[in-house]
Amino acid sequence: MTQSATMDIQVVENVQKVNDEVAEMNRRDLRRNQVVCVNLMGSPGCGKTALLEQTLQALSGKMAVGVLTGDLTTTRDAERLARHTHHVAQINTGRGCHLEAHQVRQGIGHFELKDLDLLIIENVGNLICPVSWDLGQDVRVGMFSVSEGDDKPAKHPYIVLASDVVVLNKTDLFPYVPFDTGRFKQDLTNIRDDVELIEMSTTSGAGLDRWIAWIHSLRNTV
Ligand SMILES: Nc1nc2c(ncn2[C@@H]2O[C@H](COP(=O)(O)OP(=O)(O)OP(=O)(O)O)[C@@H](O)[C@H]2O)c(=O)[nH]1
Ligand SMILES: [Mg+2]
Repeated sequence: MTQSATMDIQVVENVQKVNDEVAEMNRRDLRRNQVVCVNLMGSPGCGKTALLEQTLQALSGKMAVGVLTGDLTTTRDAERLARHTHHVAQINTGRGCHLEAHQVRQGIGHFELKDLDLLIIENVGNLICPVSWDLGQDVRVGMFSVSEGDDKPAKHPYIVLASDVVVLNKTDLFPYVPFDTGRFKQDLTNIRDDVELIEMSTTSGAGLDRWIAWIHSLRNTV
């Protein structure tokens, strides 16, 4: 190995180490304030913001929910979510394909954590990069959608391995898009036989009750 390759590896390891330390600081602050934190990961357009919109509506008056939303550019997701909560902040990553713990730390600086019960972080739309970066969350959700095709878990096993729950969104599109549900589920089970799958459509509302029940069950985790 060349000296420069060794140095590159060292730099990457240092960046990860610093990230993990900041993630632990986030986790500690969130726990101290009894805020449950969800890191929502999935590909661009799978319906992460749509799910957050539905979640905020369903939990209105029941839980105080803060939302951090990550994108390369624009504040469009934050604008959509601001219709449902004033605890919302957008993080723009520039060319970054994932959120890092220091960005979340800056983001939560905008909130009074003691006023929140739940913080949901919408990661940058990407099935690969967000998996490797601890943000200080309690649980991670891996989101797929019917229009992406049934082969995505098999092609992206690491997001399945990293997630506490897998969501399959856009089930209202089953009649219009070729999608082999049996193959999708078999691939999930091949990767992890204890995987919990929630099928839903944020458009029709099907399956959202299971998702909301899962969110409520998290209150016992911190
Ligand atoms: N048919 C259908 N469309 C949906 C569903 N959920 C979301 N969409 C649509 O899918 C598109 C993308 O939804 P978003 O919520 O913006 O997806 P996202 O994952 O937040 O996208 P990025 O933030 O860009 O990664 C929008 O046009 C939504 O209306 C669903 O359950 N069924
Ligand atoms: Mg979004």
